[in-house]
Amino acid sequence: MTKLTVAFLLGLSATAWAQSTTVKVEDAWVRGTVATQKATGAFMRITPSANARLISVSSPVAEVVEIHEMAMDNDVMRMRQVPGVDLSAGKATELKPGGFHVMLMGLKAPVAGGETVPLTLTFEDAAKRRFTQEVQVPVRALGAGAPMQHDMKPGMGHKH
Ligand SMILES: [Cu+2]
Repeated sequence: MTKLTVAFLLGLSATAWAQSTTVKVEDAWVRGTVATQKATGAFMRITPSANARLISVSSPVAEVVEIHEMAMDNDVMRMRQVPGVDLSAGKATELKPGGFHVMLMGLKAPVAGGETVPLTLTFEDAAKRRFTQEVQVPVRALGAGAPMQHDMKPGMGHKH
């Protein structure tokens, strides 16, 4: 092998390494809904191999998917849309009831316990390169887990 070939191979592997931010998604779940409910939340734990940002989510089961944050505002829990969630290398970020969550809105049909909802997560790495990851997310029956109100009431911070 010539020196040139070795340099070429090293260059290739360095490039491949730089582009391969991987993201581990664990314990993902979607809250099951009842027939009249048009929105629900998806939750998960995300750990990236390098600093990254979750910038959008899509799913075939919902017309609109947003990233929301729940926070106290004048003693009232409110949800608001956020442009993304920053993720630190090797550190788990929780999307959970009461904090960041994925909001599925305009559900085409109710989602029931035992079903699986496909989500496509779009991330941006530190160099602003976008990459996506598909996850198959199990639905937990309504009532499972911590309670979280996702009904769209006036004044709850949902304006669409
Ligand atoms: Cu929400």
